[in-house]
Amino acid sequence: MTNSSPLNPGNAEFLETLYQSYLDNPENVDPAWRSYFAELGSGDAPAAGNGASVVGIQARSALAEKQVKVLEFISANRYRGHREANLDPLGLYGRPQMPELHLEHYGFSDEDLDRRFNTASLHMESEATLREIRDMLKKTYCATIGTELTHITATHEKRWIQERLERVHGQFNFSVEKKRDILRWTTAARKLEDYLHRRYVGQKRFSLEGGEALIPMLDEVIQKAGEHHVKEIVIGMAHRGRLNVLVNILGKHPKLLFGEFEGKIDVGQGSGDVKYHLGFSSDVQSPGGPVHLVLAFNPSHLEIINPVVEGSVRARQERRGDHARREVLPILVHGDAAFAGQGVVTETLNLSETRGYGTGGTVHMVINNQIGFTTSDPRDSRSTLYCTDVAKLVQAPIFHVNGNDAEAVIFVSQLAFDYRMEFKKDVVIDLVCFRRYGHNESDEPFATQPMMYKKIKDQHGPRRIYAAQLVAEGVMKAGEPDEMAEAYLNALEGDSTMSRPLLQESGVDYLADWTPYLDKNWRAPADTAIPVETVEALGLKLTEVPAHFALHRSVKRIIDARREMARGERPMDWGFAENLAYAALLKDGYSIRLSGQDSQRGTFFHRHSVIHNQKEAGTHTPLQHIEKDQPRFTVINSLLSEEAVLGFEFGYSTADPECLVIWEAQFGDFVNGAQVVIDQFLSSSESKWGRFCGLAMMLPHGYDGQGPEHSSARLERFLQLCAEDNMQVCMPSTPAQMFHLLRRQMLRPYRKPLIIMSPKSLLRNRLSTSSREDLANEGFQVTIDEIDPVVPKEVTRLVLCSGKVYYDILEKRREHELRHVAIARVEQLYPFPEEEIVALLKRYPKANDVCWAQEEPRNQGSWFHMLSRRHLAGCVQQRHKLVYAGRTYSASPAAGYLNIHLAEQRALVDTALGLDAVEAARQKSA
Ligand SMILES: Cc1ncc(C[n+]2csc(CCOP(=O)(O)OP(=O)(O)O)c2C)c(N)n1
Repeated sequence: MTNSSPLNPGNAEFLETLYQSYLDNPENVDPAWRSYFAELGSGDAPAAGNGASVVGIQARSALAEKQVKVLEFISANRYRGHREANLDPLGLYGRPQMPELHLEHYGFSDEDLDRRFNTASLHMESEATLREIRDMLKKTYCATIGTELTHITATHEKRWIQERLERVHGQFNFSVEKKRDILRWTTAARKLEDYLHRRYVGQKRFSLEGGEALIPMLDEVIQKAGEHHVKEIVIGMAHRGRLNVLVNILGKHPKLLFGEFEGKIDVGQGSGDVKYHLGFSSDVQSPGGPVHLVLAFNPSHLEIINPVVEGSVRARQERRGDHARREVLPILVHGDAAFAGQGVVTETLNLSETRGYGTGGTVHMVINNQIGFTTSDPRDSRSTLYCTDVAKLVQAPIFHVNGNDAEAVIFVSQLAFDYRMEFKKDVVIDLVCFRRYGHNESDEPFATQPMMYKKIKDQHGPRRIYAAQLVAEGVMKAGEPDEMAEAYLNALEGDSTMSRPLLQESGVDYLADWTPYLDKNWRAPADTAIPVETVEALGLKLTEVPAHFALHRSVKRIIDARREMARGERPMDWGFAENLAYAALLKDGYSIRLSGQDSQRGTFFHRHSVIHNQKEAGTHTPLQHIEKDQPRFTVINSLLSEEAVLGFEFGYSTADPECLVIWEAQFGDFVNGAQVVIDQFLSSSESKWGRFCGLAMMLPHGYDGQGPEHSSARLERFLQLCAEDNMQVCMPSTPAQMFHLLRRQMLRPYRKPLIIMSPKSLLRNRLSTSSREDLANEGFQVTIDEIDPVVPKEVTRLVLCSGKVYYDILEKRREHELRHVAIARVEQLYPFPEEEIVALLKRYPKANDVCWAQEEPRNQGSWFHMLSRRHLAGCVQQRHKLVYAGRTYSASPAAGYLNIHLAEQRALVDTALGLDAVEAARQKSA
């Protein structure tokens, strides 16, 4: 071998990188190397003329070949060592034998063990014996930590992780103080469960036993985060171990928890929630200063908290201007079955590196107790090897760790946290453990898992194992671990703080102050109007385009038209009014975040809040240039998800009351993909948890003949969820109404979700326009009375309706010149504007026929809502006859055939105006 040969041992690092690249994908390397590596793998001699001249392969010696085999052995252990690692405390499924992880597979014999090889690519002495290389690899990759990196394409990330692992090679060398600390937190985790088990026999608590290592793991990440000047941590987790986290990590007073077990809960307002869903926040001390900890309130629906936590974190980062995403950290704790099974996990992972939703990486911790309720066989619970495989989608490193090895758990926690801070990406810790009891404490696990539970019976858990280890190492005297446990229990009974020291006064800046927004009265006044001069000035601002910016022809037409609207030379359309509402809110000091699929342009080519240069790459967002130092305006084209994106926006809005957060469905029909977020958070979070949120949703709704899935935002579902003024459901019918509605949402000292049935065809309806004066006078009108000069006393029929159908009825009434019919609009369906409706009914003393007209089928839309005595049915008097005009009962929201749609639409308009009765009478007399 010549010195210039690539097979020279001095080039081993180069070779190894090349070889790794080849193993990742043979296409990555030059064809000459590809065939060379392929032949090495097959054990055949390289064929002549395979490009060897290029790489000097002829010089290959037996030693060089062995060196390459060593590299292959190293690589196999680095990337597949986890398959043989000792991860499962129960040893349920045995450890597969992987030949490529053993030297024999590469033709090495015992004689080779003392031969020295170059180890430049390993983080150890530059030369070592094969025995040393093997032992180091086994301790690093096949012991109680299993590392999965093969799916990561960034070589520098893999190397960074490998270096951290190999430098330590399973010898963690924690100080005596650190070891005692690890035992302290493992003891806290275990002893709390023991105590609750004894004191509250058979009560549900979703014990953490078997997975106690979660507590030292969380503590480690939190303390390290504090050291790195992380200021806030938002934790999302389900039922398992939640009470333990509340007491031992967040410092909830034991007495409060015990009170909850004993049913002594201060209900306060609302209907409350079970104890293992409750959230909490506190400020704990860390070596780097105070850290604000938040445990998010959580519904039973597994994993749905994930996007909510991410949204909350993003809002907090933006509030404090944390562009590097180093000051606020999300931690998500999962169950193994839920992580593998729930689609929202994938959706949330998919948010993690997008521009609009990234939070700089989440630390995921999976409490992998190898069972979900009664389903434990992996053949039933997933189609993947590990429950964590889904995280490979974002190339997150995955560290599997044996939950009985407390030190390995701590090491992996440090590594995962450091990775997140270094690369700003998601990382996963899979805590392989077991579940001491049944799904909850009154559930009998032996009935369905006899084999697993026989093994669990013999398990003592990580605390006892680690205590024995520390005594054996001489770190503690015999009896000392018991004293530690005793001290914990005494403090627990004495209602001491069981977590790290809590700070009474928060030392953390930038926390949102909700006190100005707690008004419960939806009628709280809001001056949403702006002077005509401001309409003009802001409107013109919106039409400014940078010099040399080439606009698309159609966009230019829209911008030109907006200029005329600003000057009052043309009626105002919806696109203009909506953008103007944002501009005016920005001027008032509120930031804005609008997201949804295609929200920048707008699905219906109407918004154009971001415009594109047609000549060279570049965009312009007029709303980011309203004035100097204005608040943030963010408009995002979201990924194609409803559930995670809406969850994220909910989370965002709960963390920033000064930001108008809007989620827009592409068509309202798709909102039901996010139904869990609507049911579990939007409609009920205030009642369950006292959590407020001012999120607005725009759901394009209206019957335009576009078929069953492009017509209905399922208004009826939202109305069914309405009670106790929990949210607002509105259907504005003019641009000015939209303007005032959006402004009202921020200007009132009131934060409740706002559901807007937003326009589609109305966007271009020549009847649905507004003037500058409409923005300058008045505000949002919850009802709009007749606009034509009908004489109230002559009116015998009052039609009430909302949204687009109003214009259909209006046009036909005008066409038929019906003087006895008045048409009024109900723009706010909930909270129901009872006073205004009663006043309307009074204005038409002879209008005994009160018709509720809607486009939706009778079993959908708002008809049933109107029939409730709390709504229209409660406002009418004896003289009134309440009649229905709309589509008949239907299983599907809308007809697919256009001719059916048109016939239905014609018929319902006729019914609303009473023309059907006239026609029937005419036919009868004929
Ligand atoms: C979306 C949803 N589906 C079903 C349930 C009912 N459920 C509650 S816990 C559980 C098992 C969860 O298993 P795993 O994620 O492994 O967590 P573990 O309870 O084992 O800690 C199930 C199915 C639920 N809460 N949420």
